[in-house]
Amino acid sequence: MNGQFDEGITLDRFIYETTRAHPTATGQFATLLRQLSLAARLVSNRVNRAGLAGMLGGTGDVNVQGEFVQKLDIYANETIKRALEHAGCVCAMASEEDEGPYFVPERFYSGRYVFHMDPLDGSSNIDVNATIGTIFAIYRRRSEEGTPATLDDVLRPGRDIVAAGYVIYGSGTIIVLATDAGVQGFTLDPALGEFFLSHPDIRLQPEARTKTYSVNEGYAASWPPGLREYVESLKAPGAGWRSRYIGSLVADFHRNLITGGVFLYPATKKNPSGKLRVLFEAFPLAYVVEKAGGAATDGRRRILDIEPTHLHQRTPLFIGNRVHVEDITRVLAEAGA
Ligand code: P6P
Repeated sequence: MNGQFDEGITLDRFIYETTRAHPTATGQFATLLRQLSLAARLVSNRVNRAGLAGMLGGTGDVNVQGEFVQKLDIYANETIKRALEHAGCVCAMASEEDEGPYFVPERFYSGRYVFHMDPLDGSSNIDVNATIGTIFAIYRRRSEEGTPATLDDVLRPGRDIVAAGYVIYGSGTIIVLATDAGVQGFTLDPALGEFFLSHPDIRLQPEARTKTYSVNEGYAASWPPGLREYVESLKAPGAGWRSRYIGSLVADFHRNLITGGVFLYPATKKNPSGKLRVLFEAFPLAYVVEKAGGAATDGRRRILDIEPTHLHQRTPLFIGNRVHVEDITRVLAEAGA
């Protein structure tokens, strides 16, 4: 190294260069990503100090999902909404933590985009210091910019997504962003407070030598017909599979995105419609995985083709390398699931 300043490609530079590639861009998408990056740094800082900042544990409340709310859930939810609402780029937000949509207050400009999020997925793992994440999807509004948004702007099919991704708070903090230009990963340098391009053009490895399957086998007794046989087939000698399950969707998904594999969360007796949320988990990750060359179904149809009828709708989710997702979908169809 000759002391040459190795600037690297910052998230800001990536945003600037991709914005320039869209001559009609108003800059609102760039602003949204910059504000999201700020919120991600604030949440990362708090997550990494949770034990010290008195941010561990629950608030004592139960959210719309019937789950115990963790202090960090609330912090992440409020931080992201505050970072986006005033920036003139968003007209409405929907969050796994909120019962209904959050329409940008009239004192702020009602911008072009709709923002969906699971502000802190896997939060039940916070107290045991396991990797957690923020999952998001971005849509262009249907109604006229500058006017108050409506539910018709917020409740959308996955194929309307224009960008999606997640922030993973693990050994490092990484923003994974999927757009029409592909999937890029940006790693936070906490000393500089800057995200740098660390994973350019993420593509699912077509046929990884070691394949990973991620499923909670504790529910095997209540899986749909055919699935138990399928998972057992992965354990056959020489099949070349390994099992990894953290119980934090962002962590399990990210590992499989980087090294190849498939994540399965089928319908169970406890969650007959599936546990994961269509808008806040399945749609964003299905968008990411398809932009990386993979696939995502609910066991019958493409996740992004689901037409949700309510904000907190749930779905089974099979997501990862296309060849494995297609195998699972075929097995379930043949078994009549
Ligand atoms: P189970 C975390 O609570 C979560 O919503 C996802 O992050 C994760 O994939 C799933 O639930 C784990 O669910 O039933 O295996 O504990």
